[in-house]
Formats: sequence, C-alpha cells, structure tokens
Amino acid sequence: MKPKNNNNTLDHSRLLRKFLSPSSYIYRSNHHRHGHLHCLSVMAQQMLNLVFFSFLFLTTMTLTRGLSKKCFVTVVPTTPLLTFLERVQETALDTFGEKDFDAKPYVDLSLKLNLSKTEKAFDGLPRRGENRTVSVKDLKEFIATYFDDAGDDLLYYDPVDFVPEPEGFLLKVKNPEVRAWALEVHALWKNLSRKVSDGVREQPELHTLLPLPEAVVVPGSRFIEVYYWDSYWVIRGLLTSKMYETAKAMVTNLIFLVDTYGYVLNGSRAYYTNRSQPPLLSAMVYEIYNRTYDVELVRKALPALLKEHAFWNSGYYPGCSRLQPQLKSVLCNVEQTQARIFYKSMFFPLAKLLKHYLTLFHIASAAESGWDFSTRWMRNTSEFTTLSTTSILPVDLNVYILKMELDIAFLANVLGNKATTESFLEAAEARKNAINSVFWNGEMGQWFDYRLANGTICKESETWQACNQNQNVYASNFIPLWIDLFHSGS
Ligand SMILES: *[C@@H]1O[C@H](CO)[C@@H](O)[C@H](O)[C@H]1NC(C)=O
Ligand SMILES: *[C@@H]1O[C@H](CO)[C@@H](O)[C@H](O)[C@H]1NC(C)=O
Ligand SMILES: *[C@@H]1O[C@H](CO)[C@@H](O)[C@H](O)[C@H]1NC(C)=O
Ligand SMILES: *[C@@H]1O[C@H](CO)[C@@H](O)[C@H](O)[C@H]1NC(C)=O
Ligand SMILES: *[C@@H]1O[C@H](CO)[C@@H](O)[C@H](O)[C@H]1NC(C)=O
Ligand SMILES: *[C@@H]1O[C@H](CO)[C@@H](O)[C@H](O)[C@H]1NC(C)=O
Ligand SMILES: *[C@@H]1O[C@H](CO)[C@@H](O)[C@H](O)[C@H]1NC(C)=O
Ligand SMILES: CC(=O)N[C@H]1CO[C@H](CO)[C@@H](O)[C@@H]1O
Repeated sequence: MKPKNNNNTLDHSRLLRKFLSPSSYIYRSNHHRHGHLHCLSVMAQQMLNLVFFSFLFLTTMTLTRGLSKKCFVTVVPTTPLLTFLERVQETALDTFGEKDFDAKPYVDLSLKLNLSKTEKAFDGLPRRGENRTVSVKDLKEFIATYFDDAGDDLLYYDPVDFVPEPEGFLLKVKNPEVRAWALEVHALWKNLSRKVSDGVREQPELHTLLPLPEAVVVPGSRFIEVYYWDSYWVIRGLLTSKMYETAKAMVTNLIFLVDTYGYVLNGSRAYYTNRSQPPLLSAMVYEIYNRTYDVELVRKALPALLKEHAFWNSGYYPGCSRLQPQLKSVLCNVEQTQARIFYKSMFFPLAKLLKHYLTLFHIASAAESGWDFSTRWMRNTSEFTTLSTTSILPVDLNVYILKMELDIAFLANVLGNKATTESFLEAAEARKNAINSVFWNGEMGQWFDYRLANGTICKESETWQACNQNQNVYASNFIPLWIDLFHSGS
C-alpha cells in the first residue's frame, strides 16, 4: 500500500504553486491494483503557442482557457537523491529566475560526495529575504563544489562498428547530393555514442543515471540518456548503417531494464521509473534478427519479451475490458514525487506560461505515449483544457502490443518453441479482431482512436458507439498497415 499523504500534494511544490490559483478540487481514488488516479479537473490558461521539439517530431498546439482544479495523489517514496535534487531545482529557480530556466539539468546532476554531506552543505547555504533565497554566487559555488556536471557520468564512446562509408550503404540512392547528406547523417552515430561511466555502476546512489551495461546511442541535445521508443528508430538507422554490434548493445541495455524493473522505462533515469513508452523492444529484436540471423540474441531477448508482454497485460495499463477484453489504454501510473519532477524538468516552459495547473496524469500520459504533445489527446482539439489522454483507447499502442505478440510468436519459432508460437499467434488473432471491432471505420477507411466516457477508464456501462471514435486524421490511424494481418489486399 502506498501512503496517502496530502502534505506532499502538489500545492506544496512552490514551483507549481506559482502557477496555481486556489479553486475547488476533485480527486478520485484509484480503483486499480497499482493505484493510478485521475483528476477530473482542468485548468485555466491563456492563449499560447508552444512549440515542442523532440528528436522525432515537432508539434504545435494552442492552449486556451478553462477551469482550475487540482489533484490529490498518492505518494510513493522516490530515491533520496532525486528528492534532494528536486529541492536544488526549486532553489535554482528562485535564485536564477524563470527566464530561460531549464530544470532538467538539475535532476541530471551527479554527486561528488555522499548525499548526507551534500545535503548538510546545502542546508547551510545562507538564505536572505522574505523568500529565503540563496544568492547566485553561493548557489553557483555550491553546485560547482558538490556536483559533477549533468552529462559527466555518460562518457563519449567510439562505436566499434562505425566506418565512414559502410559497404553496400544505401545502394539504391544514386543522387550524389542525397548520398552525401545520408553519409553526414550516418556520421552522427559517432557523435551520439556514449557509455555509462564506471562510477555509476560502482556508486549508483550518487547518480540519477541508471547503470546500463553497454554502449548507447542517445537522441541528443538535452536528451542525454537512452529513451525507449527513440531507440527503435535509432536501431533502424543503425541497421541501415550496418552497425549491428551497436544495435545489439542497445537491445542488451533495454533487456537490462526489463530484468531490473519488469519493463522498459521511458528513459534510463531514476526519474523515469513507473513509466514506459510505446513498446517496441520486440520489433527491435525482430529487425536485428532479420539482418543478422543472430539466434543468441533471440535466446537472450525472448524471456525479457515475455516478461514485458506480461507487464503490458497485467492491468498496470488498464484497458476497457467490458468493451473489448484485449484493449489497453495508454495510462500513466505516474506517482506524485516523480510527477513533480517530470513536470518541472520536462515542461517548465509550459508550466511557466500556464496560470493554473493542468491535470498531471493527462500530461504525463501524453509524454508516455510518444505523442507529446498532440491535439489527438484532446476531446476538443482547439481547447487544451480538454486534454484527456488516459481515457482514450489509442490505435497505435494496441497495434504495438499486437506486433509484440506476432514478434514473440516468430522469435519463439526461431528457437523451436512451438507452444509459445501457437499461443501468441492465437492471442494476436484475438487482438486483431478487437482492434478491428473497436477502431475500424469502413466508411472512412481507417482505424480511429476510441474515446471512453469522461474521465473514466471504462464505465461499467460503457458500450461501443460510433460517435466515440475520434474521426480526426492522424498518422497513428494507419499504423495497423505496418502489420500484414491488416492487409486486405485492396
Ligand atoms: C558521508 O561522508 C561522511 C564524511 O566523509 C561520513 O562521515 C558519513 O558517514 C558518510 N555518510 C554516508 C551515508 O555514507
Ligand atoms: C517572494 O515570492 C513571492 C511569490 O513568488 C513574490 O511575489 C515576491 O516578489 C518575492 N519576493 C522577493 C523579495 O523576491
Ligand atoms: C557532436 O556534434 C556537436 C555539434 O556539431 C558538437 O558540438 C559536439 O562536440 C559533438 N560531440 C561529439 C562527442 O563528437
Ligand atoms: C526480413 O524482412 C523482409 C522485409 O520486410 C522480409 O521480406 C523477410 O521475410 C524478413 N526475413 C525474416 C527472416 O524475417
Ligand atoms: C519520455 O521520453 C520522451 C522522449 O521519447 C520525452 O519526450 C518524454 O517527455 C518522456 N516522458 C516522460 C513522462 O517524461
Ligand atoms: C471547442 O473549443 C473552442 C475554443 O474554446 C470553442 O469555441 C468550441 O465551441 C468548442 N467546441 C465544442 C464542440 O465544444
Ligand atoms: C463529458 O462531460 C461534458 C461536461 O460534463 C459533457 O458535455 C460531455 O458530453 C461529456 N462527454 C462524454 C464523452 O461523456
Ligand atoms: C507501481 C510501481 O511500479 N511503482 C513503482 C514506482 O517507482 C518506485 C521507484 O521509484 C517503485 O518503488 C514503485 O514500486
């Protein structure tokens, strides 16, 4: 059981308080084993355009006004270092001010000395004025003395299998300009390769970076750690670049996360526990096997894939069993403390602009979905306050889980495990039928996300209605075409 502790709810975060206005709040207790909560609330904001660039895409959205409410949520203890870094983060915000403030580097810092010593020094910093602010000079000095820089624990690494122009590289691309450009992109693998320093493995308690065993390729920019589904696209590129060893190392790292946590985390940081991402590990293993026929890799990966499949079907991500037993919804079981860090570190620019607090779960769940952010998660696409990610059954997630089942069936067959192959083919067939019955719209010729009733995962009374399909056109509507099972031939 997780302790309920309202002293730790969001209004005790000074950062968030700045963007909250007191109002009435609704909270709903969880009704799932792992204790997720929903806020039925929405918040008031002003018009703004936010451009959020990630490694994969650029999304623009418009925020408008609404009502303000707040969530009371359950607290799970997080790592002591993270809790401390969050305090440093808040102090830094007060000291340096909101302008151009990036909160992520603070939760990425690693300790030079042990935590108790560092905390003692921090608590001893002189604080002045009504807000008990630390001076710029003192804080800078403290950080320089007690921390290594964010990113210092991830060392540059020269990938073993990189050559400037791999043999047989993109043979079909003839245009010299395009070829030159492709080789430039290829050269970036060298730039983005890293290895977790030995220090992280020796003293993990000094780092929020997780001690991944093998070399990694990171998305880059401020995303200096490994991310889950980003890795799928990285691996597709690595295979094109014939960097098979690096691709396998990426998979080994993700298997390590499954072994350690039971699933692949959103990213390789202590603050990404309790969240996954579009589950594409099986697809990574399949793609690598397809190029290398490495049976050892399959042998190593299959137990992890079975474990991950069990996780996605465990109820952690509750689906709508009354509607269709196999369908899962993107749901974020993000807990309070981590949620605050997540919110602050990732969405500070957003938080700054918002006068009020938006339903954390819907934001966090959107960030977990791989579509952070999109009008896809809003009930009214011109009204950000209608963001309701956790009550949408998404086409893509369900297709990824189907793909996982097909991949497991295929890989188990490689190992001669007929029983597993058969049971997973059966599961995939059932899921395909569920996907078609809930999402398919014959008239429009696409699969649409399905919106559950307001703020619930699935009401007892939920019955399928055509009007609950979100008929807006998103790339995700066509993800089923990735899978042969959905090809009708026409
Ligand atoms: C931290 O370091 C100090 C001094 O080096 C030592 O006295 C203390 O026991 C250490 N604490 C922990 C928790 O390791
Ligand atoms: C202290 O904080 C409050 C609320 O954030 C702010 O309005 C005020 O200006 C601050 N005072 C100083 C001296 O910075
Ligand atoms: C990667 O490229 C960036 C931009 O060109 C450069 O600043 C950085 O030093 C490079 N890093 C490595 C490790 O090669
Ligand atoms: C590899 O992928 C290609 C293209 O999708 C496919 O035609 C082929 O059958 C696959 N090979 C294996 C061993 O799965
Ligand atoms: C998960 O990783 C993505 C990058 O793929 C990032 O944009 C997102 O903010 C992360 N999610 C959470 C909940 O922090
Ligand atoms: C959607 O939101 C916009 C902007 O707030 C509003 O004008 C419009 O009436 C809303 N549409 C529906 C169907 O509620
Ligand atoms: C959600 O709630 C709003 C206001 O209570 C209502 O107008 C709307 O019809 C509801 N939508 C669904 C899908 O139940
Ligand atoms: C439900 C769940 O998996 N909760 C985990 C969230 O993360 C913390 C560690 O940060 C774990 O202790 C919880 O078990």
